[in-house]
Amino acid sequence: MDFELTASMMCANYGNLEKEVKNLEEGGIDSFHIDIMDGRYVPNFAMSLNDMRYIAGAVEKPLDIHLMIEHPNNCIGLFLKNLRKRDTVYIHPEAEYHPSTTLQKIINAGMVPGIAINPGTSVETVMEMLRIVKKVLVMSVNPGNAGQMYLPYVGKKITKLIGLKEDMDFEIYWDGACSADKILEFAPKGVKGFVLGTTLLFGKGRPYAETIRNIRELKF
Ligand code: S6P
Ligand code: MG
Repeated sequence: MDFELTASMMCANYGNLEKEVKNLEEGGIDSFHIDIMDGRYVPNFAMSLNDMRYIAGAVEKPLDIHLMIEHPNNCIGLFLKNLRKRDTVYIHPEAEYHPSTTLQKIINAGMVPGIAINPGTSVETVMEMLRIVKKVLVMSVNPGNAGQMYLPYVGKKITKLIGLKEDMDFEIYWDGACSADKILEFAPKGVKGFVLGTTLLFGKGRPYAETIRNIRELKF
């Protein structure tokens, strides 16, 4: 089964970030998920522009920048100028007056445009943007924190998005409480990638390479 695994870096050990990114990259992770928060759009602060800049300079694999900030259009240039062409930037449409303008900036800079959809946001409200973006990050928990419980009503929305993705030309990614049973259920249905946090990857006392290998060896 072909699917991508992304490491949620807000869950990493900041006591030794250099070792964390090295172990993840050598362990076979496909990309690095960077959760940027502003304490307003979500009630938390996770990673910063400087964290992102450090990781962008330390790894070969692509970065996924998940902007959980109000009006990203105001400061998106700061992020774009520190990224590589293969990196993805997700915005939350609700956080912007004119989200398609912000997405166009991401496209013009040569990065991959994406939207993140909250559990309480319906597909219908972002329909037009599905034709602009290449990636849709479906939040299966409310944004702001790691270590939350999966919200089962999100499953129906994923099914709806799977029905649209070929015609509208985007891929679906999963963010929040990702467990092995969710990969087993949703990868065969067409979800392209999964963000791994505390549920499956971090704080387990196991080498990342071993966990990543076990996930790739899941029996579908
Ligand atoms: C949440 C954030 C996510 C989490 C990730 C953590 O606001 O966007 O990327 O970091 O979901 O995973 P877990 O397994 O701890 O829920
Ligand atoms: Mg995220």
